[in-house]
Amino acid sequence: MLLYLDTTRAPNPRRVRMYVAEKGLTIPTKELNLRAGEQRTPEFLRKNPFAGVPILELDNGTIIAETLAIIEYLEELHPEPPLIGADPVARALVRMWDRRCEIGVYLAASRMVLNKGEVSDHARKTLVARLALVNDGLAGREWLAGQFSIADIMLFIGLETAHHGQVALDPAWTNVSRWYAAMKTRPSATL
Ligand SMILES: N[C@@H](CCC(=O)N[C@@H](CS)C(=O)NCC(=O)O)C(=O)O
Repeated sequence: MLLYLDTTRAPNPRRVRMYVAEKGLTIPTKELNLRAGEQRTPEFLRKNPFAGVPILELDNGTIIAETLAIIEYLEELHPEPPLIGADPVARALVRMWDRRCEIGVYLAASRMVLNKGEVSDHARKTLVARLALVNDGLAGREWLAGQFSIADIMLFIGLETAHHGQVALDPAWTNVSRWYAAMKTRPSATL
């Protein structure tokens, strides 16, 4: 198995890096320089015509693209420790928060950073409104879905992207601030 990542900690490869570290897995990796366009060489496009990382190449040549598909595949191979919940309800809650954080935090933050003017402003408003809801969701809970999970990784990546857009944590979001401080102490957060 060979995991293709990037050299500069772009958000999606970083999600997989953090997941692999949290699981304690060792997977051979190859890093592409995205700025130099290594994701668009004919050789890489044969592996992933969508020209993005991460991808996971299995020993029989099967290519798995899409961050969540890679994570779900690895989770099936290595169920312990569970990072997508240990029973049906826990899995549903992890996936619920993962989607909320991907769409409402990460994608809103990306849209804000990658655009200007009205589009960026609108995305910033969505991001701030969603973070207020995430703050409410974290009340009385250490992690988004109870136990630490891929939803926490998603929220962390979303917040790191928001920080690139100069959106700082509102001091009123005490739960998110407490959660973020705890997240920063995890070794995976440095990857
Ligand atoms: N939906 C894909 C997105 C993958 C993606 O866009 N990766 C970015 C890095 S965060 C990339 O490789 N960009 C290179 C490019 O678009 O040229 C996933 O979830 O894995």
